[in-house]
This record gives sequence, C-alpha cells and structure tokens, in this order.
Amino acid sequence: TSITQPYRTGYHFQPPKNWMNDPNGPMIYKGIYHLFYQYNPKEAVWGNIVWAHSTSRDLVNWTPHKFAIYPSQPGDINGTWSGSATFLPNGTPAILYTGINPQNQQVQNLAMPKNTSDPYLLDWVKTPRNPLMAPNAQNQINATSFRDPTTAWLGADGRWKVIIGSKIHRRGLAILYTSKDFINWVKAKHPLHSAEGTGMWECPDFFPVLANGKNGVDLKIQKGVKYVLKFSLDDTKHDHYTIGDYDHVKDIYTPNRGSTDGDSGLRYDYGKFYASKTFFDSAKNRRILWGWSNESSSVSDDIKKGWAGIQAIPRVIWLGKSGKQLIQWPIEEIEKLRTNPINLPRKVLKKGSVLQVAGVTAAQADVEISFKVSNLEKAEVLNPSWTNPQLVCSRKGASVRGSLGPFGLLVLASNGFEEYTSVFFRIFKRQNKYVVLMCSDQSRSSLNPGNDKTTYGAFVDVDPVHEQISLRSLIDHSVVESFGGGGKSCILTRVYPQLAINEAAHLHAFNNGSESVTITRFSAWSMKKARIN
Ligand code: DQQ
Repeated sequence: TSITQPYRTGYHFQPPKNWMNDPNGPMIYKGIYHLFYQYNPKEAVWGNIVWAHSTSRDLVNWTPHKFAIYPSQPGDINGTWSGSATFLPNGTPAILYTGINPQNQQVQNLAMPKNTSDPYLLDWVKTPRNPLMAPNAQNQINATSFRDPTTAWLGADGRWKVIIGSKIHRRGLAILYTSKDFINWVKAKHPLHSAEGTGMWECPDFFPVLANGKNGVDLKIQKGVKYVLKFSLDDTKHDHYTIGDYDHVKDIYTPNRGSTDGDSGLRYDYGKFYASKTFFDSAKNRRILWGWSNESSSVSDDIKKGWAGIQAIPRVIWLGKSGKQLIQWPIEEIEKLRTNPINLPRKVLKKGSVLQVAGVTAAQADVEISFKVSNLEKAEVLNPSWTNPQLVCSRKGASVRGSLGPFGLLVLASNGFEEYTSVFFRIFKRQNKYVVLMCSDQSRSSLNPGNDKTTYGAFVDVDPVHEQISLRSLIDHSVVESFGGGGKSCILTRVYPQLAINEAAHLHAFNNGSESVTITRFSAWSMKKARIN
C-alpha cells in the first residue's frame, strides 16, 4: 500500500488489479491450497468473467498462475461463472462450473486437470461432452437462473449428487442432479430444498458439520453430523444458512425447527460478505469458508483505483455448542503475520472514556479485546418491536449514549476523530434475558461522501451474566473484519478513510455508556504484509 493506493490490503487476498468476485473451487491438492476466483481481466467492474487461479502452502501467502478456466467452448463462450471442485474416488479433482452459452443460457460444464501429477494444477481440460446439464423444454429449468454447482457427493445409492442454484418465480431452489459416472447427469424429480419468497439462490453450499466438535468432515455419508445449506440471496446480497438434516434416501434436506430460510434466518456475516464457499481441508481436518467482499466505494472510485473486490480471511467453521448456529474463526495461520504484540493490563473503562493504543500499525492490525460487564441490572429494556439488529444499530450508533454500551473499538481513527469506524456492543434486557448487540458503524468512516456507509448489526448469543464479551477485529486499510463472541457473529465492512490512512490511522477502545465496563484482555498486533499475489 502507498499514499496513492491507501485502500489496498496488506493481508486480505486480492489480485493486483481489476475486478474480483466469487471464490471458486477452493481445495487442497497434494499439500497445495488452491483458490480460483471470478475475475475480469480487463477492468475494475464485473464482466468478461474467467477463473483466475492462485495457490498457497499456508492460505496466507499466494502465488498467481495463469487463468485456469476461460471461455473456449460453445458451453461457456459467453462466460465461465462460479463452480466447485469435487475429488473423484481416484483422488482427481473435477471442476463443475456454470457456462454461459451462445443463447445466453446458463449450463453446467466439467473441467478436469490435464496433468494430475502437477500439484499446481495449471492446465484444465474441458470435456467435449459439455454442457452436462442444461435447461430444456422438458425440465422446466429457468435458463437465466440455473447456476453455481456445489461440490458433489457420493450418495448411499452409489450415485453422485450435486445441487445447482435456481428459482421458479419467487421460490428459491437447490436443484438436484444425480449421475453414475460424473458425465451423464439426470435431474432429480424434486429439489434438495426450496423456499417460497426467497428469490434466486446463488452459490449454494451444502456440507456436513460434526454435531459435537470443531473438526471438519467431508461429504461422505456418515453418522453424528448435521447438515448446513447455505445460499447467497441475489435479492439481498447476503449469505444465509440453515442447519438441518439430510435424508439421503429421499434426497431431501430439512432445516431444523427454528432454523429459518432466507432473510429472517442466520447469516455467515452481517456485513459485506457474499457468494461464499467452504471446502474440507484434509491436511488439518477442518472446514474452511471463503467469502467475497465487494467494495463500498463508488464505481467511479473503483475505476480510478483500478481494482474492486477482496476475499475475507479464510475462516474455520463448525457447529456451535448450542447446535443452533455456526461458529467462525480466522484460520490460525494468519497469526504468523502478527508482530510487535501490545498487551494492556486489565482496566476499567469509565463512562465516556477513550483509550488509545499506541505502538501498533493501526491500519494493518489484529486486535482482540474482552469486556466484563457488571451492573447488568442497569441494562436498558429492548423495545420488543426492535427485532432487526441492523436497525437497532443504525438508530443507536456509536455516538448515542446508552447504559451498558456502546463500548468497543474505534478503528481507523484520524487524529482529531474526523474519521473513525466503531465496532461495539450494547447490552439490553428483554423479558428476563439479556440481549447482546454487536454493531459496526461506518457512518463516520470517511470524509468522502461517495461511499456506502451503511451501519451493520447482529445479535450475539453470549450470556453476559456468566461470560465475557469478546471482539476480534482484523483491520486491513479498507477492511474491518470483526468476530464477536469468539466467532458467533461476524461483520465485515469496507471503509475508505481519507485522513486515517497508513501511519495516520489510530486504534482506541471506548465506552460511551453511562456504566463502567472492565477490559479484561486487550491484545493488539501489527500485521506483516502477506504475499497476496
Ligand atoms: N457471480 C457469478 C455467478 C454467481 C454470482 C458470476 C454471485 O455464477 O451466481 O460472476 O456473485
């Protein structure tokens, strides 16, 4: 990063220039992590989409390669859109992806490595049989809403299964296809799952998680697991998921009671995070989530800076102890970039106090802070009609004094607080329970009026009576990626300060509530630059 490019990231993945969107086909092969991504080779806006390709040994430092998949056949001549990798029983990775055909219909294609002994998998060969799945007069598939095949799995019946995102009118669908040989695919009679009123499901992802434990599992049919179905809602641009059960005889997925499809359900991230995809990391027995974060700057600013789109830090993902939600945490490898640790002693933060943390490169940092709250009886009562956390955060931003909160971090702050982004908590009472709200308030993040400064918010399932409230923020120039409650609620935001850049950015803890809170832990690290292409 430099003065002329103050928003380029130090350790979040991005190409040197132009447009990037969805992560595609993430996998580990012969000890090498692969990331493909939707890329426009020509400019900083969406279009001309190819699969760009980078590899890594640690998910932190990346080497770019030539494009892996690009338009070359009738089945993809107008675009090579999103898709996923599947390991065949002989260990060969196969890629299913969406192609746009000469009629601008969406069809599904297969590409295989040219040379399986190359751990970098530089060359991909498309089968001449493409497309393998296509809309036609019989199958009633909507030709402009049929895309983004998942990683396939082998069913109990010995057949391959894969789902593809779709919709019929306002009903979102995970269309199911099955195959005996990975080449000839047959549309199943019913979708794996669908939900009325949700609109197009982009980039579905379907995978098991251990019912008890943090380890990841692959897609082999097994006991002791729950299933996750995630889809990216084209209408809202959020990644939603449910937790449920998969009947692998009937090939039907059913969300658990209380796990709701669509906009009123759970999200991976309550900020900017879309078109995500997981893979099973067999080297470390974990499931890893990749997600794309779009810019919040104007298109003209994107064109001026010459690039748009980053990937979130890969997150390990597992089912929380409650069984009701997933937990996400940045891969441990990212901690290799930590340097110059600052550890502050336990401290009471009185009302109105702002505590600066000196000695960290605040524009490129990793911060962990925990709060202990007493005086819980002082919690404000949450208006029962305030069920949308984002709205509560927008009405009660960082500058609105409360009782228990707002307290948290002011990041990317300029000297005179002309600019800052605040990530904070508030504690409310609702009936006989406490409710913890996490907010990321971008309203003061930049003096540039041209950015989207929407405030984001999420409830965090922690019990302030017995637990401390923790926050980790990965700050990276134009990225503030925050994990509340040890990864129970995540908010990634994009900000573009004009004053608080590079060395002029500062980091603070604050408490703007009328009650004191205690900081029980406060660790901050400067982050080294990763090789991100
Ligand atoms: N992006 C891809 C599509 C997908 C969308 C095209 C989601 O395959 O549905 O670049 O961002």
